[in-house]
Amino acid sequence: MKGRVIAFLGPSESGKTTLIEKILSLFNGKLKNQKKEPTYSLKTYGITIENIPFYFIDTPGDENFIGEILWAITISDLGVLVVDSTAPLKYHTYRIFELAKKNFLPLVIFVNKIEAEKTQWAQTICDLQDMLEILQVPVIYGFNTNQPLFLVDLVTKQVIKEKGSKLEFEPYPPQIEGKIQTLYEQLVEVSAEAKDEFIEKYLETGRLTQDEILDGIKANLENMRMCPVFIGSAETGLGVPYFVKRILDFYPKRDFQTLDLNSYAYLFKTLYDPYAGKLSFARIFKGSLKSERIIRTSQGKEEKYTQIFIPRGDSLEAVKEVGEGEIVVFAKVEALKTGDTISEEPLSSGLPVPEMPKPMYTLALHPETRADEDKISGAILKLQEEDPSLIIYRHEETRELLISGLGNMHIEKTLEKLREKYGVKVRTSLPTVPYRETIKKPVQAVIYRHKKQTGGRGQFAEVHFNIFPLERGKGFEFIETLTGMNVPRNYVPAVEKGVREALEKGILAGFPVVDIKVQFF
Ligand SMILES: Nc1nc2c(ncn2[C@@H]2O[C@H](COP(=O)(O)OP(=O)(O)OP(=O)(O)O)[C@@H](O)[C@H]2O)c(=O)[nH]1
Ligand SMILES: [Mg+2]
Repeated sequence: MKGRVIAFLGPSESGKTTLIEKILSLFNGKLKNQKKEPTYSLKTYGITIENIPFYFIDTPGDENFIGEILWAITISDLGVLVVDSTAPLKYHTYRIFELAKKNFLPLVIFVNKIEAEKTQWAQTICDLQDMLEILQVPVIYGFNTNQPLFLVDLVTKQVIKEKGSKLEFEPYPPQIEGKIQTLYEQLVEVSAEAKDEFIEKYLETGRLTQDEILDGIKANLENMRMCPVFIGSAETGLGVPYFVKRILDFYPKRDFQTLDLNSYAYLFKTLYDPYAGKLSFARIFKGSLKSERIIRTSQGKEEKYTQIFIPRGDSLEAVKEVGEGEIVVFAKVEALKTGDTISEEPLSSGLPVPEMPKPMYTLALHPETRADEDKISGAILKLQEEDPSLIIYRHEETRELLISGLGNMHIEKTLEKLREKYGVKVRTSLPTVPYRETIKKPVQAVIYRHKKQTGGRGQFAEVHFNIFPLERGKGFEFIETLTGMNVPRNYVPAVEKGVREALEKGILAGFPVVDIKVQFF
């Protein structure tokens, strides 16, 4: 695939957004508004480097938004796990790593903020090795013998000099020979193990060429045997051009599930833009897509569209055609939904959809005014389209509108969006608990008399029941043990129906009655 997609993952404040923006500014990407704020939703950036279209997916670091990460993991070739070297490792780093591993997403690690006074980057590298169950091998290392920190490329064993996005190399000072040799040997050994031919050569000669080392890293990445470890500073750009160079050198090919179509894409993000309206982001896994066609979805829908766009810098650019591996953006195509596989050809099935994490936290929503009430249903549909890890529904019994998310912050940010983007104000409360009623002791020979005068002869019936408590969770059971001919048997279903209706409202407080057995005799 020509287009390449990289997901930037890692806990809050590790510097994912800063790193993406630094790469863009170093490699002539267009940045319209650089905002220093936490990321709460996937954002896609586009840039061409060495004639290759790259797309970077920025992800939220907060655990409340882990649902978003799953979509990025599903469609990216490579993940960059960004960690902060000025603070102890966060447990969330481990969770993100495990998600990537489970989904077979090749990963590199970027140990960030190495220019900061508080950095402990060497310790961070060791801590990562303890925390993440995968072989981790530095490809770059830092030294500050009698001078400011300088970086050494372990593939070529040379000091790195970065000028803008360009790189120059110099010999290293002799006093660091020992450490460099140890790190270099480790890198060569692990690279050699990636391929039989490399192992043979390494055992015979004790050496590999630069290209062989890079090739070995690529193979190790592809079968997830190891993570290459980078260090750098997203803020100052130190180590960033080197990082980009090596990513180009050993960019892995990820195995994606394929479909029997000439051209298809996978829709991983829906966004409602205040100006452009509904935007649908998809990665093209095969073939290409052109403007002004008909798109079909794995949900059996189809719709005409006119323009298509690609992410360029931090905004969108209209184009006529988008190629394989790239990211295409549709505007105002109502039929499209996150998780759809889409194609110009009819499709009977789609690529698998990631399972969203279970919501843990629920609140009831109460629109503040009549106008808010009128607007809320439309807004809710959009919120859910934008964030599939969110569940909003009306409770069947309490009739309350409930919102369920991964945590307090997830719901808070969603309500902020509801207010600011969709202009709907709501009050929240804890959800009303739907209580249940039941009985503790059996009751024998209950008599119910049914009388209905509808003119003419009217209806009269007397039914006899025994009622027993059942174990918790057993629900409701109805049996008849009629004997003789006192009750025509074709009345039994009507009696059961009547009992079921009576269960809907208990006599204690009007809550549904459960866990009882009724014997009609
Ligand atoms: N000193 C230093 N600060 C950095 C560096 N990279 C990022 N920061 C700072 O760290 C903070 C968080 O950076 P972001 O790029 O927003 O972090 P993020 O990983 O995108 O955070 P979320 O979007 O919340 O997950 C900001 O104040 C940055 O200025 C770095 O290399 N050095
Ligand atoms: Mg961010």
